[in-house]
Amino acid sequence: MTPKMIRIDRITLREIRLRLREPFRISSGVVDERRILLLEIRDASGITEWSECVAGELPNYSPETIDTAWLAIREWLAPRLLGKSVGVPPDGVYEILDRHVSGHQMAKAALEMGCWGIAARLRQTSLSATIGGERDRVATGISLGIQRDPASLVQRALAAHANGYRKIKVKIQPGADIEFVRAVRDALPKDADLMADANSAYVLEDAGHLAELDAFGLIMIEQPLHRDDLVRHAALQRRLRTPICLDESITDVARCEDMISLGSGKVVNIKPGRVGGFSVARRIHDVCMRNGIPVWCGGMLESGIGRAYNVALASLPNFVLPGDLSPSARYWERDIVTPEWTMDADGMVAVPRNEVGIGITVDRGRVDELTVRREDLIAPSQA
Ligand code: OSB
Ligand code: MG
Repeated sequence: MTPKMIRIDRITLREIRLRLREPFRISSGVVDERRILLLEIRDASGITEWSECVAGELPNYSPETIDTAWLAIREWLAPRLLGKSVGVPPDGVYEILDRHVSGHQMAKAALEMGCWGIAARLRQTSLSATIGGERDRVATGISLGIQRDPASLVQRALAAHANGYRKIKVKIQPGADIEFVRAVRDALPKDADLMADANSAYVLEDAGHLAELDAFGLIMIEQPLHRDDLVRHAALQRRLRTPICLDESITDVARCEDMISLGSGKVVNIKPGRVGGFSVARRIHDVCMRNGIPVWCGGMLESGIGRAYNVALASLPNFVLPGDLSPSARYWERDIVTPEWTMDADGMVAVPRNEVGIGITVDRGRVDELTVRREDLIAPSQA
């Protein structure tokens, strides 16, 4: 019988350092070594599950960082869960965390998703099945950082295409855009799906310049303008043939509804970590599905733990475009999970639907070696 409640009695926060195989540059910054916040959550029944907070090192992609997330979890969010009972499935956890705490979506998501991981274990089923996923494999794309010249980007794009990736995304910024995309477009086969991600590097006055990208048949351009610029994105979309996809802007269900009613974009990148976890991610997924908006699962250079949650999410039905769900070896010399995430020659990643829980085993010894900071948060009755 499935226990009806989760009661969390301990949350262990850890910071690990994990060096990327090569630095990853986007318009707003570069990272070569990830500082990753991992959570290990223990239920009173004795089971534990890991989750990952996607907050970065610097507040460039969003206002959150690993340090603000650590603070928010310790001070305001974890105390709301520790020692309390929440239902299975843990659909109400987001509301518990969100009440009178604005922002800190990545911090909330790490806790909320961890509860879904625990729920899957209690139900003795996979994370994918627990959230209503259907696919047993998901299509994968690659996100290529900004390179020093078009030739270096072309070389990486060709290698990615040869490896089987189903979508190639190139990061752009003013000064590294039209010529870079043109070079990749010319080098790739005509039918290869190509897109660009600006991470908010442009303003509406750049519309004429961005319209030059229309010549390349991109499947979309991701987040050209500032996160708060839904109205300007709508004006830009009216001037572009290329569909706009929003990432940073879609922080909750209402923003997604606004995007649709304003016409600010035609595609949504859903990152569960950005929107406060699975329950909001699923609601955004459902709103998009009802409105004929295709979605795909973005990535935040997660370790194999965060990837497990993203892959489970991408198994929902309206994830019809390849996600940024690259295999472990694209990011790391060695991941922190067993088995590592792999991709087949058709660019597909298997969803571990036959495993209980998140579907991979965390290499605890390796996590210990990589840990630079640790804090145990304990339910009051146990403290
Ligand atoms: O905009 O999608 C983004 C990485 C860090 C911050 C923002 C973004 C990204 C990526 C990486 O594109 C995608 C991946 O994890 O492979
Ligand atoms: Mg993006």
